[in-house]
Amino acid sequence: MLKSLEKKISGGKRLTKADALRLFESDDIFTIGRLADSLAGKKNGRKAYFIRNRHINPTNICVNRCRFCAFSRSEGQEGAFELTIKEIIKKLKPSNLNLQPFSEVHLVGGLHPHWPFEHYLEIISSIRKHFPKLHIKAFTAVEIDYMSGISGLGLGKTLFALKSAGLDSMPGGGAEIFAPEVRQLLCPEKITGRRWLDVMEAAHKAGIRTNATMLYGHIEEVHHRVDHMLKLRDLQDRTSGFQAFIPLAYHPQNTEIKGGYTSGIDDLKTIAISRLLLDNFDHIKAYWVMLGEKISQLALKFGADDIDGTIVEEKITRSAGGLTGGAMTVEQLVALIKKAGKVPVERDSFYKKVRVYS
Ligand code: V47
Ligand code: SF4
Repeated sequence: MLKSLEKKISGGKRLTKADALRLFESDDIFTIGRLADSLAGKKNGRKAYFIRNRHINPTNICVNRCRFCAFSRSEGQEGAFELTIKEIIKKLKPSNLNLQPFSEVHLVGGLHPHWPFEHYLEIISSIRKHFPKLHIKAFTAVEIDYMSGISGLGLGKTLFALKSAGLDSMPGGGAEIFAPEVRQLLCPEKITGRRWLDVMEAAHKAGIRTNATMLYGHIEEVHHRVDHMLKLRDLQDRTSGFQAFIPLAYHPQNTEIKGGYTSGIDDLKTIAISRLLLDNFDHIKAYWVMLGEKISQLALKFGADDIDGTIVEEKITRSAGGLTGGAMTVEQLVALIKKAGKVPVERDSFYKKVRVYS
């Protein structure tokens, strides 16, 4: 059934929307996986990457209150928190977790109703002052848009100010599904898909590399996923600013969008099809926190070449019923990758090799 597509993929031809839809409709998960694994091999050999990183959420107070988000709170609501800069710095200091030194901090949070832009700048500059070598990957396109609004500076100057304070790159969150009809039901207050893409384009133009995500397994249909990925592919053609694509498996607990968890088959298919469709992305990340350790390990055979990192503390998936523990040690990550038959490579934030565990 997939013979003609196999030929197209082996010949290095770009897939169309109709091709991607055909792959989603097919039950031939083994062929799809084999094709994706082979393409991943062409791009990254047998390497599978991980990083020594730490996630920090400065606040969960958010004016958007997306309907799929179990992490956010309104101001004054039970469970709302905001970290002081001192607390953020303390989280990055050596602990007994044997994960030090971190090479990257991943910092994202809610849209706080009262924090001025200067506070966000101070978070970044304080981290930079205390940890001069730490890579600071911070703020989704949604947060950047919010800061550009509260600062009144516009996108370019907002990004420049953050970069000058020490921001090195941006994560890929907030993309969800770009289609307006899905976004309207999932997160009516959030910036549009068009605006998310514009913020990323501005970041790439400012020399800030970013990731891109897609939240799947809620109310969307597969054609929405395909359109989402094609919009990312178009932008990547123009900027080459994306580093990794990360499909995020929806977790329904404590949210307003009911439904079940994604299936393992859907997770693997989505990873594999993203590898095949996003031919201009160097990396596909199987985020172990959302996929679980076992599916993320299998994903390394289905087109993914990265499983993220040590993480240490994770609140977004946890609040929505995530079952994985918050942290993985380097030893656990290395073992997981080796048992998938891949070569574990500890990387920096730009995918430069730090150490190969052969
Ligand atoms: O933007 C929120 C998603 C994202 C739920 O760039 C949910 O390296 C599932 O973007 N079920 C934040 N997902 C996480 C994120 C990320 C994670 C790891 C690495 C990188 C990277 C980025 O989490 C949000 C939203 O899309 N999210 N609620 C939920 N209930
Ligand atoms: Fe706020 Fe982000 Fe949660 Fe939406 S997903 S409510 S923007 S923290």
